[in-house]
Amino acid sequence: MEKTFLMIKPDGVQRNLIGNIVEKFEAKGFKLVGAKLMQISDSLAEKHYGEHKERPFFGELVEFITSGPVFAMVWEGEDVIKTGRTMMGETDPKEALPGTIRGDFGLTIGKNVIHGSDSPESAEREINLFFNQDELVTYTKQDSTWIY
Ligand code: DAT
Ligand code: MG
Repeated sequence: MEKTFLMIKPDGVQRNLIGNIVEKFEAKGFKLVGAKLMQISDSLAEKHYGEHKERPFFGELVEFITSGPVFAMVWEGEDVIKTGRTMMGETDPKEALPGTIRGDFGLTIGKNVIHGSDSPESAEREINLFFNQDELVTYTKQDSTWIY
């Protein structure tokens, strides 16, 4: 089953949104297979956002993502990568529709509450960057027969 990497950014943690966001993914039917509160190092931040290295906002992005704890998660389920991105909403919270996480909780692009992998390749890369294999749990959820 497909997995994605989702991360509640320092603004989301400080604004007490962990529970609310986890609840949305649970209620949707996805399965949490790994999670941890962590402080990101500069080097991990630079690797994670490597594709944006040449962008003018790269410095601010690294500074922001390392400015406080983040809540890193791996979620599993059918089409979780694409559906997770839909649930997050557009990158710029001004464009994100109401009902999406960024649409409901964000105002500015620099503090947009949540990160989510955008493709199977980035999901694999990001999961391996943030989690060791032994931090991911394989289990069956009792509600799965009512979802699939
Ligand atoms: P996403 O997080 O939706 O995958 P992205 O990969 O294009 O978006 O950019 C990564 C993060 O960088 C994004 O969540 C917020 C920040 N960012 C993107 N574009 C920006 C901009 N024009 N100015 C400031 N920050 C920006
Ligand atoms: Mg991205």
